[in-house]
Amino acid sequence: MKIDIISVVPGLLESPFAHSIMKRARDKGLLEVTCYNLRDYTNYPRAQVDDYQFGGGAGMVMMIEPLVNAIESLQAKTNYDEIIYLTPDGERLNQKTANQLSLKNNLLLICGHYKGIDERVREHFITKEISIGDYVLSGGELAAAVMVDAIGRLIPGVLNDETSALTDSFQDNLLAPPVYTRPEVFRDWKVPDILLSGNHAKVEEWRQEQALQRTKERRPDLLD
Ligand code: 6GU
Repeated sequence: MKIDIISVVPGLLESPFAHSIMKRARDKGLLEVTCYNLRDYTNYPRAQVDDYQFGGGAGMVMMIEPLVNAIESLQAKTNYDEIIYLTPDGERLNQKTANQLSLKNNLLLICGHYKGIDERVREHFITKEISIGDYVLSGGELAAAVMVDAIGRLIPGVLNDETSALTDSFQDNLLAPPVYTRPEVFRDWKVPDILLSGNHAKVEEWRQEQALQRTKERRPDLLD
């Protein structure tokens, strides 16, 4: 999968994909992430990319020309399945959307800043608008990093144990059950006996129960 990202602060996106699972995905050639600096696509003096909003009011708006220059020059090289604008007023990202997006080949992400982007870009180019939660970030970059991570780890071959994404929280609308590792006893805190029983069917049944109980307690909304 190829993910291109347009940003005014591309430096913010250097580290998130340079470690751990995202790094492995890129090293294996399963995920290609490229960041483009919006300032490279403006013809305004001093690399200007934002301006005051018509109608007045506090806060700058990202201008249409640099964004359209950037989008169209990238579109000339790649046929995008989705052009996604990261914005707090977008559709809230969840596991279902991450699963769907992980099946795409080419994505273009646009990171907003200031008061957002000129509405005409949204009307004419953006195919999907995504928020990562009900709070406001300074820009779309961290949201883009979250989204790329959530999607990238679902690409077949990225995770070591290919079944492990299937047992993640949310995959079946349930939170994940508790997990334990060595030692069996720490102070007087024991690992549940069932997990040491070697009875795989019983273990599975216990995990299922725990997942359901945990979901009822913490996120009953997932069960509706
Ligand atoms: Cl995608 N962008 C910004 N700026 N803030 C957010 C967000 C996105 N999602 C939640 N808050």
